[in-house]
Amino acid sequence: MTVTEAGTAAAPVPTQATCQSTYQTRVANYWNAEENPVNLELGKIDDLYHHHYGIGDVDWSVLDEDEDEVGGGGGVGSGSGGDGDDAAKRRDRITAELHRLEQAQADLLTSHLGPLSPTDRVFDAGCGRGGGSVVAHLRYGCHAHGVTISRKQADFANDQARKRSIDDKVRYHHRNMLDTGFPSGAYAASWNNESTMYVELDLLFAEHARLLRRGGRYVTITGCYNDAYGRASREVSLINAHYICDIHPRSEYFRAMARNRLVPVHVQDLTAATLPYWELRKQADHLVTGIEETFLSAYENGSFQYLLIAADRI
Ligand code: GPP
Ligand code: MG
Repeated sequence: MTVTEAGTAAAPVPTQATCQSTYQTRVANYWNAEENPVNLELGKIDDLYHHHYGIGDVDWSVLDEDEDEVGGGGGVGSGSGGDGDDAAKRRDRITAELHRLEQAQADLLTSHLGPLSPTDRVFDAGCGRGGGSVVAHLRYGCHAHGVTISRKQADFANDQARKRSIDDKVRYHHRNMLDTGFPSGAYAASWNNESTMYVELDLLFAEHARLLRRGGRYVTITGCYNDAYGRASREVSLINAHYICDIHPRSEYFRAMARNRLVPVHVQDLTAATLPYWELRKQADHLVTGIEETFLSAYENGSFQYLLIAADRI
């Protein structure tokens, strides 16, 4: 590290080989190391690995203790190891319910990409372990190209596609979503599912506009801070620190889209729809990461919103 005459430390210059900023390297390191049960245990259920939250009403019966467990003996399953089995079953029910809600979120986003045909190509910006691209392919039969800054995520996602025998149509790349190197105008639809907060929106939307054909569809589901509240709240700042991201204000999405040939066609506030997911996740002792209360407070105090925006590329 060098120190300037003024005494401030200069940030290391990105290496020419990767053109990756120090910030991007740290984000990649986070995702290369990430193994949260809330992502892996949910994904294992049906091999759809998501890195986003859920929407919709919760089936609260998943929290119920099993009768024989409450009764303390005598019933079926209360023999040796019975209580442990019941507790494990309850954990499994909660895990499955959270996954159902995350799947509902993915289905909603995917429904806004279409109609699409099997010859169409779609671009998944910030694809994580790949679940979203698989969902799009299963729904439309289309080709899907995912991009993640994490080598480990890209490898994991490609393994999954091979296991499903869809690797001829669904591929993941260890690349920067701001500079994909993919061909211009080749995509019918593209999206960011909770990945816009890692990048500058103008650079991001310029790349989507370049990749999308005229009339193509862009969709994002994102957490944004609420301009009507003011600036970023304490809770929004805590979320930024937790994930090493930089949540944008709601207004910036529309400004940056307008500057980059993306015209909103549908805007949906999903804040109320995602609250039950966080209420359930908070009670999932085997899955919590420690950020649950912060999300609930951020949504409840009005400083943070969960938004879907669909836009046409003109
Ligand atoms: C969820 O990923 C999304 C992010 C990390 C980006 C931040 C999103 C906001 C809406 C602010 P994940 O599924 O890997 O997170 P977790 O491990 O907490 O489930
Ligand atoms: Mg998750």
